[in-house]
Amino acid sequence: MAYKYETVAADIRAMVASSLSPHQAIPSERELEATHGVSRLTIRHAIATLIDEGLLYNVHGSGTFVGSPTLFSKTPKLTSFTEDMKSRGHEASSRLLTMSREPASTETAHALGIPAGTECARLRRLRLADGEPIAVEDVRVPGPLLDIEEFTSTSSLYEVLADAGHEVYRAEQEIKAIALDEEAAHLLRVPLGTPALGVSRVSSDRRGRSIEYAFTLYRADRYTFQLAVTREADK
Ligand code: 16G
Repeated sequence: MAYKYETVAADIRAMVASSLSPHQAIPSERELEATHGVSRLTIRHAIATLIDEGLLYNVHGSGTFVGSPTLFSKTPKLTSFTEDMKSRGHEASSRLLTMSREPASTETAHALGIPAGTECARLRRLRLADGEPIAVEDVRVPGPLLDIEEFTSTSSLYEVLADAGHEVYRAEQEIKAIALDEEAAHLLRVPLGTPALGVSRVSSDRRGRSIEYAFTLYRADRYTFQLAVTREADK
């Protein structure tokens, strides 16, 4: 059973989606308390959850407002696309573009630390949030780690790999700006040349064994990365 605050959060999410624009105020805590018939504490818990997701923001003394419509990536936690979208209140889905087994190119071999020519599973997928295209993803998984016969458009790659005993534990990433080519622009339903965030990720398990080499191209108008940084202590 859902907690009361989750029900209230879902109601506010629906209200934002159907009738509020970015930077518009949501109803006050008192109004929400009256319309939902729950305690102020429950309302605050629901609002705090939505602020955490990046859907709302609070201005001290003024109230709570609707955030801009990007899908914030708030914390540098390692997540799959499915988990990432869920934590932001969106439902992830995929469209399989191509699925094959092919020999590792020198680039893939270098990234994964395997001999060039090693057979890899390759998946190309369009990734969507609430049915809207957000990213195009091209992933290589070395050797026999992934059984592509079993992989479907509703599978989560990280879940399938974890179930087979290959849990992704750590990843190194590089993020760069890219202008979308014709195919990616068409898939993401944006004009040719629109800027995108290209993220290369090399993931490994707890023992440091490489699991995937992925390249994800996110629509820059719908997805941002936010990182917390801390100054190193003086030596
Ligand atoms: C994310 C990962 C990607 C991984 C995918 C698995 C980044 C930059 N990339 O998109 O490397 O293959 O998740 O998602 O975060 P899935 O488990 O939902 O299929």
